[in-house]
Amino acid sequence: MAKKTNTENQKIKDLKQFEKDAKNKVLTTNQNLKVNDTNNSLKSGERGSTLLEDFLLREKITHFDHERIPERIVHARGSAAHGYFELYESIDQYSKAGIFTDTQRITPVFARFSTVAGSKGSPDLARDVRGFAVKFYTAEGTWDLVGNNMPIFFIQDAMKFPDLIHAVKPEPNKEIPQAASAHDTFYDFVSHTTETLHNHIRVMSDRAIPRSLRMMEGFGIHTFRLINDQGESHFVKFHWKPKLGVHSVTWEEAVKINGADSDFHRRDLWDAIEAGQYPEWELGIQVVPEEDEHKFEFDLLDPTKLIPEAMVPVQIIGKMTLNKNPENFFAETEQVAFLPGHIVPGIDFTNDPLLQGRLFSYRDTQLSRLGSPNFHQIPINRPVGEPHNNQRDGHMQMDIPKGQTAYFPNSLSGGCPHLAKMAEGAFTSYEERIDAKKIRSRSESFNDHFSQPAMFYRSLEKWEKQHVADAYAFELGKCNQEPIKERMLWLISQINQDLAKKVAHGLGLDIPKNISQPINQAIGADADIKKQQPPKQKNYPESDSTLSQAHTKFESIATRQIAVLVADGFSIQDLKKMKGPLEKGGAILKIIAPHGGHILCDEGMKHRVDAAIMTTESVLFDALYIPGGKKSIKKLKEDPKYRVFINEAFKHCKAIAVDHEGEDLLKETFVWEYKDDQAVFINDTPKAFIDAIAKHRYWERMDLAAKLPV
Ligand code: HDD
Repeated sequence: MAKKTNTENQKIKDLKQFEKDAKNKVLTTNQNLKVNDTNNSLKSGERGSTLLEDFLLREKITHFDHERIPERIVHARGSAAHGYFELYESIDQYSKAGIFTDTQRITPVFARFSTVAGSKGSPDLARDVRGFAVKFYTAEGTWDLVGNNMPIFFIQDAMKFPDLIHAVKPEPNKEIPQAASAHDTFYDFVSHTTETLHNHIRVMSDRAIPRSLRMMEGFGIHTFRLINDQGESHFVKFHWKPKLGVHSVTWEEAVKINGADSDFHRRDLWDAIEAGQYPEWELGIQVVPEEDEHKFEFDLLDPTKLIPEAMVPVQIIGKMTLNKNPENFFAETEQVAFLPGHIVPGIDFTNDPLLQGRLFSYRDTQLSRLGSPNFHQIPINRPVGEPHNNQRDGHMQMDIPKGQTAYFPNSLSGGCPHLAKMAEGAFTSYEERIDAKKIRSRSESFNDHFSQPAMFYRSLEKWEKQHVADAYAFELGKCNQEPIKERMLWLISQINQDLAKKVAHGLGLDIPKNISQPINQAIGADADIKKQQPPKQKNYPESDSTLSQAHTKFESIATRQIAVLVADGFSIQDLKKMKGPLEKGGAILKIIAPHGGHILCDEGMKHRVDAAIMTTESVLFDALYIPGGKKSIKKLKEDPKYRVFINEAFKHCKAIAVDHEGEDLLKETFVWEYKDDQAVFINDTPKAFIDAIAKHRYWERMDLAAKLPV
């Protein structure tokens, strides 16, 4: 595949042959019979009963009745886009994969982002892990990197996955709550399963409520292997780093966004791509030589542990750009099937017991979700290039395999399809030496469940720590069972005493002196909790700056949404002053006015309104600008919603700029009392405002903001 950066990659070309466009076409049945009435069924007389003969009615209704397929058991709610991956530098010393050695090719990708627990129609800003699945259509076959936006997972063995998911999903008797982990069954499970604590504290952090899907990291989580052309193996962890940095909203905003625009993330991804502001992530690898496998305090095969970047730095090797929205949501985003078992020569699995179980589960789930072993023939799932083998038939067979034979070996078809030679790029599994007993148990090396969540918490900035404490207090506050809350409190106290104290205060409970052994022993879970604790301080870094969002990128205001509050008579000169520099930086200004349609500036020109105030909310924006204009400000003062809008932006630590008479509106909000705040700009330069927006939030305001009502 030649190096090209437009949307015409090989996969997009392949998909085009399946696209249908009804433009200037006549309405037909599925048999291509022209239809001149699709509104009325065939009846015995104008007011008579419908006739069984009505094949047009039956075709239309039958198809409609069967339009739905089962939603994914997890990750049902998702959004996806096409794009491409390009390699910066060859890593042939580690891997022979074409995608990792050929810097001249661009590899088509399809990436799907998702929440885990909610149903297909659930709101985007649930507190949850985000799925981060990428399908690479490589020249040597399809590689699926099916990861999350967190570098670790809740459990160590796939055997526990159904329990984890049953616990977090709505409770089975009443199907409540939707897309929320804040309920008894989840915390019943977590409080009895200490291996969940590391991923769980991440879910309590801001990572679980991203500002945008474009502003979150991705991780392959498991340790995989890279295999070079000498057959040598290196352990590897995959990282996606967003070019826009990692940013989140606050929990209060998340709750409000879910009501104001439950498609907030989906819309944001779609709009950015339509606007040509293509999301980008760099791919990084952490490589560990085979001989260093046992060098760490934790087991590389344990998916609840990360390798601190301070110990093994991430090497950036390439970049993914998403530059095309799907043509059809169902055909592409819904029908895409990711399988961790899809790998290519140069990449291989390890014995991580979670990964091993996943290798079974994903193929199996597609059979019930997509209904046929031929799901790989659905256009979005087809590899680039034509696959050949002796698999035949099955529901919805789309191919027409030619010839007399469908077995191997054969002579009647000249031995075809023939076996690939190694020189032709055949896949072969890494020859790992195995000498072991068959055993159903957990390795002792997986035991320490506390050091890494503790390191994570220690690495956070003050504002991030506060958010974590608030999140625990919220989630446990929603639980009804006191013993579950107490048990959680005790476990949190084993991670960090200060954190536990804050959560205990929020719950109005004392931290128990010890764990409630009777419940524990009765259900046999994690019976000996002492085992899971580090016996003494382990050899971890005190902190790792990459675990905190305070050390992410704050360079750009690209794609930031700026609300501009105006009414008729606003100052066009003020707006011009801000608009040019903001748009130059890639920000998007949205005119919010008392009504839709158009408004007039003070020079009598018409301006298109992006949203009437009644249709939008402060939480949907990154920053706020109020130009002057006597008449405009007078009008804005009449509607209290503008004051709420401004107060909320302040409470959520956003940058606010006003010019000239805009000051008068600010005087009617509680922002006026804090007008010396570092991110409030009165008649200031665009640069000052832009620098503050690039910082995402002015967190120093957080303690004050917490005390302000809205
Ligand atoms: Fe999974 C979907 C990520 C463990 C079983 N998983 C799914 C998706 C993502 C992940 C991103 C959505 C893919 C898409 O967009 O279609 N899952 C993970 C990660 C895990 C993980 C990062 C741990 C490191 N998953 C996991 C285990 C099991 C499953 C241990 C079962 C034993 N996952 C599934 C599934 C899903 C799925 C039920 C639902 C829909 C699908 O596969 O295609 O098979």
